[in-house]
Amino acid sequence: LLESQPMRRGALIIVEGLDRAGKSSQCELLRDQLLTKGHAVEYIRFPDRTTPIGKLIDSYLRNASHQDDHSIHLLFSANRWELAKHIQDTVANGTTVIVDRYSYSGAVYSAAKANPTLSLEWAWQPEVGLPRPDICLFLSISPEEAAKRGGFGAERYENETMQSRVRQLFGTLLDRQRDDVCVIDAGRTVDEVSEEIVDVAVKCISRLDAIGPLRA
Ligand code: T5A
Ligand code: NA
Repeated sequence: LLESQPMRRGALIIVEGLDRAGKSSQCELLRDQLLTKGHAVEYIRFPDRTTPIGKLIDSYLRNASHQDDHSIHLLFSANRWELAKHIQDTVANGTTVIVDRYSYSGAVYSAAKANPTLSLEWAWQPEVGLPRPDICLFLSISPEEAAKRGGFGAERYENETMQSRVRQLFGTLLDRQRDDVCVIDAGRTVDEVSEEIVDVAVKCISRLDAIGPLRA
C-alpha cells in the first residue's frame, strides 16, 4: 500500500514586498516554524549573490560597477533561471521551498527606472516559464513605517523616487497575477506578521495534497 502512494510534493512559497518590509526576517521565522512542525524546508533568496552571475549583481547593487538597465535586468532573471531546476526538483522531492524575492521584484525594480525601452511587460518576459509559486505572500508596508526601520542604506534603489515607483508598479503587477497573491499587513509586530504568514503557509501546504470529495 505504501509503495503505491505518490510522493507528496512540497510547496513553492514566495515572499515579496518593498525594501524593509521584513521579508528576510519573516522567511527565516517561517522556515523555523515549518521545520518545528515537521516539514522539510529550504530557504532561498534572490538575488543569490554567491553564484558567478550573483557576484556581478552584488557589485552592481553596491554601486561598485555599472550595467546597462536591460543587461542587469537579464542577469537578475538569469540568476533565477540558474536555480530553476533545483527549485523544481526540490519541490518535487517533497521539500517546501521558501523564496525571498522572485520575479515580481525582478520586473518591478527594473521597470521603475522609467527607461523608455524597459516597460513592465518587457521586464516580465524573461520570467515566463520559471516555476510558478503556489502562493506569493506580499508584505505590504507604508513608506512611513518602512522609513522607521533603519532608513535607507548605501545600495542602489534605496531612495525615495525608486521606492515610490516600485510601490506603484508592485500594485499593477500583483493585480495581474491576483490568483497567486496573498497580501499581508507587514506594519504590525514581527510576531503578529509571522503568525499570519505561518497560518497561510500551512494552509497552502495542506491544500496541495488534500483529498477531493467523491463526485456524483
Ligand atoms: N532586486 C532584487 C532587483 O532589482 N531585481 C531582482 O530580480 C531582485 C531579486 C536587493 C535589491 O535588489 C533588487 C531589490 C533590492 O533593492 P535584497 O537583497 O532582497 O534585494 O534586499 P535587502 O536589502 O536584503 O532586503 P530588504 O531591505 O528588502 O529588507 P527585508 O528583507 O524586507 O527586511 P528585513 O527582514 O531585513 O528587515 C529590515 C529591518 O526591519 C526590522 C528588522 O529587524 C531589520 O532591522 N523589522 C521590523 N521592525 C519592526 N517591526 C517589524 N514587523 C519588523 N520586521 C523587520
Ligand atoms: Na532582505
